[in-house]
Amino acid sequence: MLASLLLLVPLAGAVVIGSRANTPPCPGYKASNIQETDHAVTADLTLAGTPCNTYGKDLQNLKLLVEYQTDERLHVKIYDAEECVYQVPEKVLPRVADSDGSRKDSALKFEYQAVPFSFTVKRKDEVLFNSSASNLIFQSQYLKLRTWLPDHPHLYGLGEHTDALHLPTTNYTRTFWNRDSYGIPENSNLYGTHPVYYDHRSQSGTHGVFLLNSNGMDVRIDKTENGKHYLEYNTLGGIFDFYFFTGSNPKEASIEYAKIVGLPAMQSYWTFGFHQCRYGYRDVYQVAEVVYNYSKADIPLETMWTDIDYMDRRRVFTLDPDRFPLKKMRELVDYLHDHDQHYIVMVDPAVSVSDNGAFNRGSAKGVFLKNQNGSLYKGAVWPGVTAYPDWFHPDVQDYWNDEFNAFFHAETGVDIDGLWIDMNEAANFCSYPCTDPEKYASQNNLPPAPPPVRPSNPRPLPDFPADFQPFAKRIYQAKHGLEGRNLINPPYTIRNGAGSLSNKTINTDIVHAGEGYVEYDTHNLYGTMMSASSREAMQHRRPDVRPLVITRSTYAGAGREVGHWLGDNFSKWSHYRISIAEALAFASMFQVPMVGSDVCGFGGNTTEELCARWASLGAFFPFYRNHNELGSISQEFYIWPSVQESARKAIDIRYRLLDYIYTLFHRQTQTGEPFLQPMFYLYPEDTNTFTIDLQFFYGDAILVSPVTSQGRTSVDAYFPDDIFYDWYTGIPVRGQGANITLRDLDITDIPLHIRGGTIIPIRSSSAMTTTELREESFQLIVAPGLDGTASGSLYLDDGESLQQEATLEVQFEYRNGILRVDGKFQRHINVLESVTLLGPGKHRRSREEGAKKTIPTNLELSKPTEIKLE
Ligand code: MIG
Repeated sequence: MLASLLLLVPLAGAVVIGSRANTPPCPGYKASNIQETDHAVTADLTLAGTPCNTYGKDLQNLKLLVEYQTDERLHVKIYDAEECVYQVPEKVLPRVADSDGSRKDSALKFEYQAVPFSFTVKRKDEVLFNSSASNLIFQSQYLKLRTWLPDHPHLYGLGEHTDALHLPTTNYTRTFWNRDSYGIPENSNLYGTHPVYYDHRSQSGTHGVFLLNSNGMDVRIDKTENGKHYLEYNTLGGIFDFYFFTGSNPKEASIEYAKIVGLPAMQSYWTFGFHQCRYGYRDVYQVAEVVYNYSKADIPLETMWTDIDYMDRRRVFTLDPDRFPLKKMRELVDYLHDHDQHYIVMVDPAVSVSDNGAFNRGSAKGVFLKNQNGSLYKGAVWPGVTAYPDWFHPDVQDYWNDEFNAFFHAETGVDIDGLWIDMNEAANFCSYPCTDPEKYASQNNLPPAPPPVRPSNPRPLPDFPADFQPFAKRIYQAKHGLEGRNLINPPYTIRNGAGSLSNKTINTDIVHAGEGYVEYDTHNLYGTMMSASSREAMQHRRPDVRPLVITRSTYAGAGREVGHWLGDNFSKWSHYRISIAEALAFASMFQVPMVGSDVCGFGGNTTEELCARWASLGAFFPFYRNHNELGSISQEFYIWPSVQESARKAIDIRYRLLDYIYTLFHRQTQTGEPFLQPMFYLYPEDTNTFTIDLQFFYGDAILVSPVTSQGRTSVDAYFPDDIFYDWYTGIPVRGQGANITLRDLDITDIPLHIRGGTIIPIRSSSAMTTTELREESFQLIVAPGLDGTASGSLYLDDGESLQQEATLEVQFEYRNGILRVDGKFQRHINVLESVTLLGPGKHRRSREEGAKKTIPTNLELSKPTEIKLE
């Protein structure tokens, strides 16, 4: 036993990543049969010498397809001539249609070298991408392509990660292999895969490179011995399916990315309210108590959440009959709905393998993953031994819809308003090879014993459905993917933080139903496929309203269907800080704008100070939820007076700004223009902004500059060369492209500045719920820019319908003392009470008190209007 272990270790260790001793350099490919039109290039690529077969076999024959899709987008696809190699299914990422771009008009130009084959992408004469940095490798289990980077590259993206927003440029590896990543370690693969990077060049623009590939991957960013920077893809399979896109600035580049992966889903008005959650609420009475405590503390609570605690022995689609009995759950939900509040619970993908309804029904439909011999694939998660739904199975959607319809039924079940999905990387506690999940579960106390039942609540008999049917034995033939691959231990090793590919997740040799995709190729899609099925199931229950689904695991394009919380952070300052970079990347670069972190921190015990600061920082993320781990001290906002105050102040501002958020979030769902933005998105020529990820823009108009460390009452905030106005006082701050120290900030304060040139609609006052908020009248804040003009917009609809009948979409323009309101007035707004002009006249450039004036207007916006302000 010991001997064989010792033998194994040095063998595994002998694989040198990226190069192997005694193997000749790979020959690369040569291009022939090149056909060029103004719209496309095609060519045959043939292996240009002796195969090196380093990580599987070199493929002899490849094809090249280049499409000038639009003037800003170039598609470069290198794939196997036989088309046997796996490609990301259209079902998961529908391909953008090729439109009629041409080389002549394109901002991007493709050029190639035939032998050895390499290509460059240029913007005018500037090289953006140049694959001649190494020979192309296309093997059965390994793909490599290296591009040169500019000298001081400004790179972003490649999430999900917890490294700086501005990526390191030497000795840096980003690994894509979704995993349950408790404690969100730095420099590691986390829950999601977004293989897109942005290269920002202040003189010439911003371009993005999206590699549409879902295989396990290491992207290396480093420099050669001669000091030349490069970026290198090392992929375990799939094809090179590149989308190059360009914009004159980062915002435009983000918009181009949305055109490829899809526009994000619009969310309902109420989802922007404040959410309270925790793991470890003991029973429905405690959940009710939290709702009550919020109301007693006068802190608006829009949505109450419940974690897996509600389940009977952690089994999905069940209720713990003693702690969360249906009758009481329904009372709780009715209470919430009667008070214009909302309710959300968690659903995990893994289904307990035991005599229970969800398993029996799924087995009868045959929708769970199976081993290659046809036996049920089993892992171990919270409920003990579990089966996993196969999101590729033709009947899985029916199964999921039926479970949702029954369990979350409006009249007979738990009538949730939104959904939280977790553990969908997918997580499996049992390490590979998980040969005895039963033993693992019993040794590891799964499911864990629930807390003691409150004595007054006797346990009713559980209701076991009797219709158990053994699952059908079927063996699927893999139609997609090359034969003869080692799907468990591929010869090339990516830097997976969990070790081998199948460790702590679903075995990678599993063959999916339907087309026969293998988990080796599709692992990174599991969470996004669960997201899509869950969204559909939610929509099936309530066909007319926008479903809210918050997921942990994502793949490129996930924002079309769901939002994302940033997973299991800890209650520590570094995680408070990194949440900003993470949220910015998701919201602006990956087009998943409904994003937020666990406010006050998930793991470990928070502190009053950290929680107070986080209560106000979190209010400026699109998704705002306090969440806490089992066993940590309570951290609801009402626990400490200072946190109460911080939360009340921040929620007051957030709610007054809710229509501004809603307007700009809506705009992102229509155009891709990001709502939450890094500072360099608005000041793309100011090189000082390129590395800033502790300040950010909440919409185009509001600069957020939180205090970011313990014990501090000040923050050194960067102000670009522009005019800003203090949110609280209206006092102008003339930015000089330098830091200004903002002082005397107690733990309930968060500095906010309005960027000159903007007009912000706000509600006259905040409210306890967003429903109430919608009754409030409006005010406008006009913040003239250095040129004395300002603009803004307001979008209003019914707040929740997928199809809107009547909307209000107005633009505000301010110049020469006149405010003009114009647009589409199908829906009227509540009265526009007043307009506040910041920095009127001579005060604009100074720091004087009284630097604003408010003009009462009291009008209903139902038609184009002009208002004289000066
Ligand atoms: O193994 O459902 O990230 O938010 O509270 C932990 C319990 C499972 C992980 C999630 C976290 C959630 C917890 N879950």
